[in-house]
Amino acid sequence: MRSLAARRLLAALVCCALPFAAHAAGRSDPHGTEDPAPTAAPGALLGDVGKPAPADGPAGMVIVTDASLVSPFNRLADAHGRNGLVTRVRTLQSIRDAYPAGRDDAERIRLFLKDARANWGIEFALMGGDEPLIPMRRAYIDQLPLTNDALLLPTDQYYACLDGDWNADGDARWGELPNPATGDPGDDADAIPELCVGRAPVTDAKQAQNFVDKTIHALEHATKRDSLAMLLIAGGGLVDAAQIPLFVHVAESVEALVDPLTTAAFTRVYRAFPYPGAEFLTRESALAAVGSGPDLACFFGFGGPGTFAVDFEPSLGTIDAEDFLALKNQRSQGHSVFLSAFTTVPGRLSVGAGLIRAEHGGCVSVLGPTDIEFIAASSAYIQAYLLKGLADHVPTVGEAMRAVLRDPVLPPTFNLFRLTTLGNTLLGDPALPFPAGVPPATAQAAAARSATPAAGTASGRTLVTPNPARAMTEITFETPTPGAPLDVSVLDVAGRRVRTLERSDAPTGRRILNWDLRDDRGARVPSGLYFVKVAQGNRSKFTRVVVQ
Ligand SMILES: [Ca+2]
Ligand SMILES: [Ca+2]
Repeated sequence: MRSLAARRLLAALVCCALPFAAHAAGRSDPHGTEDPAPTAAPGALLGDVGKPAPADGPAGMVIVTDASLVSPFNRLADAHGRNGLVTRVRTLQSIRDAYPAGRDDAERIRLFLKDARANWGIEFALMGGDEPLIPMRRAYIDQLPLTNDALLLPTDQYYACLDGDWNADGDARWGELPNPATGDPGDDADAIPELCVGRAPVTDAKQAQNFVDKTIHALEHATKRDSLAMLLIAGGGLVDAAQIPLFVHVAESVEALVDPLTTAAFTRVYRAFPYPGAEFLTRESALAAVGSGPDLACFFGFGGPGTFAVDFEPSLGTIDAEDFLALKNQRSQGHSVFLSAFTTVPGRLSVGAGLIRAEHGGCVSVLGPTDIEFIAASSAYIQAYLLKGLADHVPTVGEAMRAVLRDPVLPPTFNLFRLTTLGNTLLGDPALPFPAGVPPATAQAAAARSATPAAGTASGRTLVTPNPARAMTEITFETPTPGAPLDVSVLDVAGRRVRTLERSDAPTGRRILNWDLRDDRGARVPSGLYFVKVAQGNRSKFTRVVVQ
């Protein structure tokens, strides 16, 4: 694995569940959720009968729940209604009655959603309950690299992507892609979402009440801070030559992406020591950081069902769903994004469910995978998701997720990528606002910067011209911490250093460096997105540069 290309391939194939391979065998049984036992009789809900019809009038959102949870979810529907989002609650029991021809409860729910989309015009759907109350579809995923195994991937995208028949060939497998090796034609599984779908990871009335209380509080107390409190947590394992874990590079590339887009205060908790500006990741330091109630938290690391690992080896420390459940940061409105396996696996207390079910803290919504993911694919997905909210100003978490899949950064025609695009699941109300913060003050300076290029450096920003670059580009910046060692480098999109441009002991003032678009071995870098990293003292600044 000496060549860069080979190492890139390895990184692309590194799965975020390596130390937890044994847990993978414990994936919940998809056949155990097909027909959950009937619960309380329906009837507590006015109008909870029949198929959606145009005569009902328009609605923006539906909540599909169990008859036992109608009361709290009615309160949530009322809260949305006060905000102008007409929301209707339907029980699975009434949906069963209205769609007897469905092959199972999941298909009955999808048939209901298709009618609600066509006749009411809904954009949002909340699954108001975890399994076994409200089932999640399993997509059949095979043709994965390095394995002959297939897995059944829990996915709520089945409820978001309403075109086509997810079991067109009528066998026991849903969501199959064609398999050229076996000649299996597969199904007609749509992967471009119409709806924004989220799920409340609750199974009883008390959990549902708490979920609804937290969600209503978040809807009615929109954050108006000057600065987005952003937490980056990166676990250990798979280090580079400088002993920096791969997940730290992922976190740094997210910081590089977010920093120019919004006024954010970053807290970095990394399993890398010493790492300038970062606290060392332990169970305790992570819980303290999450307990401070960040607006947006990103977790990158190995994980298993109910567990986030601080390092490659689980014996070095884990943060368990029960730890998140016990958080006491009060009414956090925070949103969390995970690159860590099984974060949202249904039917158990997942890490994501722990954060959301926490009665005295945690967060209000979580985006993360139901099963394993590959790090490179998941990183690309998360970056695209953050860009939708922070750069394109997509207003809600559900719409940002839908926008990523409508404008796919990952091809939906390979199962390797479908692990990410179908596996990422939103726990929480999809109509919650995206935690976007406010545009950076320096945004206004951008216009002035284009008129007088050097002015950009006065704000601490790095100026790269031309950008995009075709042959050579010039990098201009003020040394952020005069008197401290300076390290200027170019990173690829995965955060790996490709070129060191300058290392010096104690430079001061303005620096102008040239980059000839070559790596440290003199080879021209491939076209794509790169970051110029200016690190001095405990501060690092990242600036994007596109190489054509
Ligand atoms: Ca099939
Ligand atoms: Ca579609």
